[in-house]
Amino acid sequence: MKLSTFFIASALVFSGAFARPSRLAERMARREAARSGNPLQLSRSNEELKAALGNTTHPTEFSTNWSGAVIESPPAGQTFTTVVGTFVIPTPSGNGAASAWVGIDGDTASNSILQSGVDFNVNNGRVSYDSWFEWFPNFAIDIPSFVPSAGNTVRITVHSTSTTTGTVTLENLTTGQRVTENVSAPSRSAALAGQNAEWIVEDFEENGGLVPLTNWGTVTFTGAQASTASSSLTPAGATIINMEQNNRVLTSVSVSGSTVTVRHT
Ligand SMILES: *[C@@H]1O[C@H](CO)[C@@H](O)[C@H](O)[C@H]1NC(C)=O
Ligand SMILES: *[C@@H]1O[C@H](CO)[C@@H](O)[C@H](O)[C@H]1NC(C)=O
Ligand SMILES: *[C@@H]1O[C@H](CO)[C@@H](O)[C@H](O)[C@H]1NC(C)=O
Ligand SMILES: CC(=O)N[C@H]1CO[C@H](CO)[C@@H](O)[C@@H]1O
Repeated sequence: MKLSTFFIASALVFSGAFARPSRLAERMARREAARSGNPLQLSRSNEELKAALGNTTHPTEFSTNWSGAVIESPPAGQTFTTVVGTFVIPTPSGNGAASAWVGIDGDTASNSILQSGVDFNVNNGRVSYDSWFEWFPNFAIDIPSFVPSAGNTVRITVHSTSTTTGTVTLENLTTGQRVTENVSAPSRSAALAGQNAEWIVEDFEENGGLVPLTNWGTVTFTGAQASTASSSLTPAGATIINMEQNNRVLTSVSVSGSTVTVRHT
């Protein structure tokens, strides 16, 4: 993994917890992208690509750091308490990293995110994976007992048991291995609002900068579902987010029923 010296040092300091800096960037950049996407600065081909990508029945946004789908609000008077998604671990190509995760909040509800996912890393051509959970704005914490391999089918569930407590569950559907971690909000101000549910592939931040992005090919979240105490929603109708960096759209996201397909173009 990149910046290993820093992380080895951190791991020692944090008694074995393998922590990385928080993912503040993702949310800020998302806002920035939503606000400032200026088509006049884009190349013509990119304009066309954006037009084509935006031509769905879904509202589409562009983000520096996120790609995927977000349900931006639950049914009136309810809050999201569970988000689940299943995907096959891809074989990424090109040095860098990316992370696929499911989460509650972090979009319009910007004070917190309860999230869990898998990083795909390529270092000098060597591919590795690690899984983690995070209650933003805390650091992400690695789950060393759950190390996926390419081709594994992994189901991830984040669940809030209150606005400041929850669980994340990672399941290896190939073997039935199941890991559940208890998670708490780092502070009262990071209480969940339960307003957003998301399925994302992210260019995450490490040591204050975005990691170089690897090409993950395609991550397809299946069985994507967001639940409140009394109802269950699929991402059908969710807002689609495509990643755009340096005026280049890097992803093609589509949603159909309970499937969110996030393709690195
Ligand atoms: C996108 O939608 C607009 C307006 O409905 C239409 O004029 C245009 O041809 C569509 N573009 C593509 C690439 O489908
Ligand atoms: C899932 O099971 C497969 C087959 O036993 C194993 O190779 C892989 O490492 C497991 N993945 C995780 C995430 O535990
Ligand atoms: C999580 O909390 C439950 C209920 O308090 C407890 O039974 C379980 O052992 C905890 N799990 C872990 C991994 O700490
Ligand atoms: C590539 C890129 O624009 N990354 C941005 C992600 O978000 C952070 C915080 O807004 C920015 O500092 C990065 O430049």
